Amino acid sequence: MKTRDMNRDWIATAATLNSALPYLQRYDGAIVVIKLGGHAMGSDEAMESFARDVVLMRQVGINPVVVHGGGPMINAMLDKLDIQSDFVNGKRVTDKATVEVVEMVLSGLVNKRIVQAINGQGGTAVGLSGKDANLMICDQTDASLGFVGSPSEMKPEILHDLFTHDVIPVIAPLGAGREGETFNVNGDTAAGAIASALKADRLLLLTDVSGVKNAAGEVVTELKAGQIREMTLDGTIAGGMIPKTETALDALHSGVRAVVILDGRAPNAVLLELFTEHGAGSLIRP
Ligand code: X2W
Repeated sequence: MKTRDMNRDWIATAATLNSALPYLQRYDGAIVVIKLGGHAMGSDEAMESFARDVVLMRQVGINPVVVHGGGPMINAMLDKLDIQSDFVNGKRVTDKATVEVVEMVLSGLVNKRIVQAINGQGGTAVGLSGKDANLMICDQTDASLGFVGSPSEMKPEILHDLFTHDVIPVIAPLGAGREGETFNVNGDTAAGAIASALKADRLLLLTDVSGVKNAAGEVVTELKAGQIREMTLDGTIAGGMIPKTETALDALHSGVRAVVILDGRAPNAVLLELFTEHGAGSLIRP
């Protein structure tokens, strides 16, 4: 014989699911692009938890797209190979030898780790880079940066095909050049370009900071694009946050409905943002 332990945690779980209904309805069929930065990729347990969140999104009718970075993993491999690497304005100066390592690390190690984690949670993930199906054609950003590319022509049709088959695309930020070159693309830039091409409902930038902070150092939970511009001009937004807010403004300008900058290391950050009134990080609207 078994009796039921009406432990409070179970009651809270049921209440949580119940309160999520309006959010589940709101996001049914929505396209949500998630940028997973290298600094937000933690332990195997954290990766498993992230993968579970993504599979749950797919299960409730959202079309998630994961675009990843992997800067720290590229640094580690370049170190092992004794290849010196420099950054200019947040972009890695990328010569021929470096771009080969970038592609091996991002399309190989990092991409497959995420794909396998999602598949391990019962999802069906397929790994791509911007080269596959000509998803992201790039032109050189600046001659001084070498093989760093700026997305100039997007072909997102392959992603729509994958959505129809319940497949979760996982995309490494490399682009195809028009002359057969391989371009290294900043992960945030790639995520923004993909979200824009898909006219995504949400772009979630998962990073290692809790959001956009005001002058008093508090995370601002909701902002308009205009406020981001003001806070950048007066210096409140500075340093590493600038490429993220610039990506956000570009994406909003191209028809993405809202961008959220949030801490990917916080447990279930994505679910907290999408399915609760509490939200997470900073939500930026046009
Ligand atoms: C980046 C691509 C990876 C990336 C790099 O080489 O590090 C450029 O800088 P995170 O983890 O998102 O920073 N590309 C051009 O963006 O990784």
